[in-house]
Amino acid sequence: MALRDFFGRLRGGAPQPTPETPNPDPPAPVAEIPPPEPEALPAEIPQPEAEAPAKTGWFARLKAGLSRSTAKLTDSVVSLLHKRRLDDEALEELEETLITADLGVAASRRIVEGFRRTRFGKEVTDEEVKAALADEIAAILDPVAQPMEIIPARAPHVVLVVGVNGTGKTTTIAKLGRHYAEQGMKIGFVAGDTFRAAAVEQLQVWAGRTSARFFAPAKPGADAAGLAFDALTAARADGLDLLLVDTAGRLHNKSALMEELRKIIRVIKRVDEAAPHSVLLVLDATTGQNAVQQVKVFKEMVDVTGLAVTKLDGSAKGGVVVALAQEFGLPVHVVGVGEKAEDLRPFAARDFARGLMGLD
Ligand SMILES: Nc1nc2c(ncn2[C@@H]2O[C@H](COP(=O)(O)OP(=O)(O)OP(=O)(O)O)[C@@H](O)[C@H]2O)c(=O)[nH]1
Ligand SMILES: [Mg+2]
Repeated sequence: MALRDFFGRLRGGAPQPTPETPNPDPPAPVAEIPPPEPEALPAEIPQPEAEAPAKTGWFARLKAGLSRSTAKLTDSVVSLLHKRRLDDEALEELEETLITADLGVAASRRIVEGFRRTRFGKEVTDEEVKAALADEIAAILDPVAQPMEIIPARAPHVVLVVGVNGTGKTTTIAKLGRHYAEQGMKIGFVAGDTFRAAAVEQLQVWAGRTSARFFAPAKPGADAAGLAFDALTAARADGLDLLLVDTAGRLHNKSALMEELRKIIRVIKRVDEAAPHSVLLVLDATTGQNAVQQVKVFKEMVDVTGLAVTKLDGSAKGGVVVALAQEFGLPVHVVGVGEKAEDLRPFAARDFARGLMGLD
């Protein structure tokens, strides 16, 4: 299957009517900064890996990235079950091993129950164990492997990108922007992490590389909601297809972060009451079970519509994706497998499950 198919199929259709709404309180001034000229870019635009066939390239990378998770998991599973009958004790140890590998209690139990039904009392080879585990894992992941559906007719489709600091929000925006720009969409980036000048600059550099329109705060610390309001108003006037809104990962406490995110959403709705159309929570796989906690917290704050899981290229805790799927059932739209703009991939359940078990 072509990689493109994994990403949202694009739907056309008439733009949705927007009810007349009053302007919010005077929005913070917004500076619209044109993308820098290509020659002004501080670094080279990363190029996709040359001739590597799409799937092999990304799968190899994912597998290599997951190898730390894989080694931990398969070594212990294989040594645990090697030439041993699958009795109650073996299954109990298997469950503990899966929990230790970050798959979570519920998913581990479910996988072991699957094993019990089909293989209880049998002696299984190492390869059988890996393949069977991959099948059980894929069954958990399959329902959540869903593309993020972007509907350009929303003119623009607004994606609010949230997550704690350092998880990869800004990089994921850059990657998504690149992907959808390649599909011919007109893209805008909003630097909603207004407190840090470096965060604004980082997104601006990516905007230049992607030819995305860039909306920056007038000054550091300017009101993020006001910026989002102005950016969306301008994006509508200019017929952008997709607006990706970056947000701050850390405010001084949870209630401040909640208030800021809610305010952004409230104010965006004054321009388009259906927006934000997607709320993408970005999680760093290397944080393992912490990612589970983050989903809980953000789900309380905002209506998260899907997940992006980053840093799977260097994580020993890839198993957490299984725990997330089992516990929340939220769509996992994309995974990050590196720092470059092309290092974003659709989440493919079977590939991921087999990669986790070290299988091709
Ligand atoms: N290896 C790897 N690094 C990544 C990936 N995604 C992001 N990073 C790196 O992680 C670091 C943080 O990424 P950012 O995109 O700045 O994260 P953020 O969530 O915007 O961070 P704040 O703005 O500080 O909240 C950067 O050094 C990125 O290059 C990934 O998939 N793999
Ligand atoms: Mg950022």
